[in-house]
Amino acid sequence: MTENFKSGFVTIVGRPNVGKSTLMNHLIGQKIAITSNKPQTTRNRIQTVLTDEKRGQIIFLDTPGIHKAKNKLGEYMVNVAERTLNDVDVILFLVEPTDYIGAGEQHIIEKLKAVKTPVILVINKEDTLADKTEMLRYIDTYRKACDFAEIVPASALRGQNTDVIVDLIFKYLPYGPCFYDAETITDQPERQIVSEMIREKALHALNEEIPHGIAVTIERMRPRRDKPITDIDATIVCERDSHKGIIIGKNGGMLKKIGSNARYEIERLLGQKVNLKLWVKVKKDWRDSDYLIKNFGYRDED
Ligand SMILES: Nc1nc2c(ncn2[C@@H]2O[C@H](COP(=O)(O)OP(=O)(O)OP(=O)(O)O)[C@@H](O)[C@H]2O)c(=O)[nH]1
Ligand SMILES: [Mg+2]
Repeated sequence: MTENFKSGFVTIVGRPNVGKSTLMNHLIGQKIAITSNKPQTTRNRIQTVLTDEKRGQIIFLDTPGIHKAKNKLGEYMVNVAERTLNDVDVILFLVEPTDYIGAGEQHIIEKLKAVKTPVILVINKEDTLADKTEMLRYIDTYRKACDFAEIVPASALRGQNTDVIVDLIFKYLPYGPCFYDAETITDQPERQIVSEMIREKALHALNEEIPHGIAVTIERMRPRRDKPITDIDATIVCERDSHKGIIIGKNGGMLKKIGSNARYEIERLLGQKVNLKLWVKVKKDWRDSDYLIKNFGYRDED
């Protein structure tokens, strides 16, 4: 009964680290976007598709966290996120469970007030509250701050209340045919998912300011003809010579750890053995070079 189908685009926005990518992965039931406990993990818009045989299709846009940009890469990221607000049918705005609305949230709220699109506020990380009744206070604080279409407490990590989020999205989506076939999960090319998986393992293994200055490029990705093995050569780009030393680690230990963690996940993604070779290269202050950030894949798609 396709005439009852709904379909449309839903952007997921919020400050860095609030759980946007975790939520999107959970909703589509597959890990497409990388996640970490470091802010500014997501750098590009990542589109995924949820097809519900009875109700229709939701196309999610996971976006970089909206923050005060300190370099050109940051400006690009914020621009990617804010631009989606005008192009979608529903906005999911994720926040941390607090009753203090900070300058960062307030900035996003002002942007949301300027668009007509319905906004569903998700107060995420509900599982971190010792006293669940505190949530009522947070809901009240946010209710006063903006005219949200809906407010839902949830835990993206534990999958609490995430089915309610999907129900509410369908409530606001327009009627219409599906944009993609039911098998489509994402528009991300495999090569890009692979480079993101390597970046994620680097983010998890490294500390301080180093993770923010990392980019990963795939030099070669080729399945062998005679064996079910894919050979991948990739380069981790960092900003300083001292960072390069840390990424390689004592006797190459750090790079080995990043490589074997990444290989494990890439093998699961590709469904076959992977021979992964990693290199480390320094490109001084690449995050402030228009040329280099484009070169590393941070460019406008449209
Ligand atoms: N306890 C708890 N942790 C969560 C929840 N959702 C996400 N996290 C954690 O929060 C951290 C950030 O999650 P991400 O999904 O990478 O956050 P993001 O909003 O996509 O971050 P950026 O891409 O940097 O903007 C990770 O360590 C997640 O495991 C949740 O519901 N509960
Ligand atoms: Mg993210």
